[in-house]
Amino acid sequence: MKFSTKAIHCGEEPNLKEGGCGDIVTPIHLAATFARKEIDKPTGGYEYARTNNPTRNALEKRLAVLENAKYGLAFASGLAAETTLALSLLKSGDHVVAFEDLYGGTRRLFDKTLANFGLEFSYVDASDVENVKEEIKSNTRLIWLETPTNPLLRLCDIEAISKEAKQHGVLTVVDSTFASPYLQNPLDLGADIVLHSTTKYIGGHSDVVGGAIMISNDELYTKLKFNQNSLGGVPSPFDCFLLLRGTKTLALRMERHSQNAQKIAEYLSAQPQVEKVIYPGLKSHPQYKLAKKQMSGFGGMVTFILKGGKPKTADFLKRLNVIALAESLGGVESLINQPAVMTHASLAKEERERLGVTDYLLRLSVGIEDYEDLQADLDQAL
Ligand code: P1T
Repeated sequence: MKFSTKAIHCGEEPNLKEGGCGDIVTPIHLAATFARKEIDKPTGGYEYARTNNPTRNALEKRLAVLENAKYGLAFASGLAAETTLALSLLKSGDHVVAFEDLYGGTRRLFDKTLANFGLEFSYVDASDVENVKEEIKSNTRLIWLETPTNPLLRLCDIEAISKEAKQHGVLTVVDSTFASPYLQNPLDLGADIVLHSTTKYIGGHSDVVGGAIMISNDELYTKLKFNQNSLGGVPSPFDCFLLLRGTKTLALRMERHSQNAQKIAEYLSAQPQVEKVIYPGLKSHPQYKLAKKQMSGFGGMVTFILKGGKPKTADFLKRLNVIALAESLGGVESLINQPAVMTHASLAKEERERLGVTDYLLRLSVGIEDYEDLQADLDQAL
């Protein structure tokens, strides 16, 4: 099956067996616990909803299929997925090489929480595989990548880095949130683990917070499944329903996000008030070729800087009507964010500046509204 057919059917087959009513949509199973007929055996495989829940299981099967993985695991947020992953695969004294340009909350988790437990993090410009290679040490266990990155939309070569990591016996994790499973499948390129904040494109409607891990290795899955239950960061059945619903239109939405974002990137590039535009689908993007090779589309995120610093940027943001000033991304509605004071405020100013996340950089999550209305909104605000 192709992507949309899988996204609509896999994990959610109607139950036409004896006693099943054939419902086309997986029910929201609210039960926190499941009665058993026999003392030593759960009936129907379910015992307690933190451990397993039928709505969550349907979602997990679907998420696995969308990333061409053997297993999927759903979590209460992207950060709950990241925490479970780190605590499952790392122990005190272990070292992680991470792409320096990551979601601010991920760097906060690493530097301000996990570092207190004896884990060591090095940040490199992973857009050059040599930088990753040089940083691998005897205690390196994981390479943690985001591609495209948040908020600078830098890419790294998943295939080349995964190959290098394998030679050193190190696992590669790819946070593929910005691409979604429709535009990029890191496991097919050699990565060991894919992670998503399902709050974003997979949910797609800014009405659910969630996270997911997709993986094919049996041994790693067993560890993660154990810790999903042991740590307990699981999503509610209602959230699982919303996410299952979101996956069904993922392909259509990603096509439109990408089309709108390409046009907006080109429009902004032509405006005299705009200093710089970053979008992987512009030929001026330093990794345009890699984006074409590794992704099947360029996605819905556009990052840019206006001329005129604080007053012009503040004025522009206040004037927008259709596009809302808000954190998050990947929903049907367009959102704009000033990372330095919003999503990346937890990074030290010097580090932000070093990375290029400067004070007035803007990140636009282009929604699926009619393009003409988005351009008109930007135009009147400029
Ligand atoms: O917000 P949560 O579902 O916990 O996901 C965290 C996360 C992980 N990875 C990436 C690439 C992300 O962008 C995020 C969350 N990002 C935002 C809320 C944001 O506005 O950038």
